[in-house]
Amino acid sequence: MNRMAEKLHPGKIEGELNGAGLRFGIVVSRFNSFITERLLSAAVDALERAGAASKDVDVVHVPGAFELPLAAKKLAATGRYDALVAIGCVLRGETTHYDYVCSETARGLQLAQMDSGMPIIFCVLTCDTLDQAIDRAGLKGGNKGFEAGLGAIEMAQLSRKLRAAKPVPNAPRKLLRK
Ligand code: INI
Repeated sequence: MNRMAEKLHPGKIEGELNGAGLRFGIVVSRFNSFITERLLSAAVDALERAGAASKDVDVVHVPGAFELPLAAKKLAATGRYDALVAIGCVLRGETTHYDYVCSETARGLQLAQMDSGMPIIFCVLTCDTLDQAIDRAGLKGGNKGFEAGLGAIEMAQLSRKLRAAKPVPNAPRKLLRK
């Protein structure tokens, strides 16, 4: 190893947990609303505690988790938001329906996020039993909605910073933002 090697202090880029001045969209599924409404309350609580304003938070309801990706994509296309949260709860039944709903919801949300460039926080519980879901919506496992709210703030702040970062000179054109 080179004895003269510099001790590195890498630059750190991260999003702080300050929601003031940021706009959020929350898409929430009505299916298993006993769970999803609890996740929603906790997500809103996280945004509120971090300083987001009521006028900057919109909540859109859809029938089931399967409908979350399209609604998220349409919200992203408005350009109005800094980050979105998708909230749902899929419970395993006796057939394979669960597997299709879970995988297509996750795939659709990831596609919407990658296509739009807008952070979409994945707050879709995929559980074998109602008890598992209850634990994650405010009981033993905390509340995943609160974590999702914090995730939305962090990713919104991080996205703003990364958007403002200057590209290096002579960067390949195909890598540059349009
Ligand atoms: N939707 C859910 O959000 N959670 C479920 O557990 C669920 N199950 O079990 O069927 C569910 N199904 C509905 C689905 O999301 C669509 O709304 C429906 O198929 C119409 O497109």
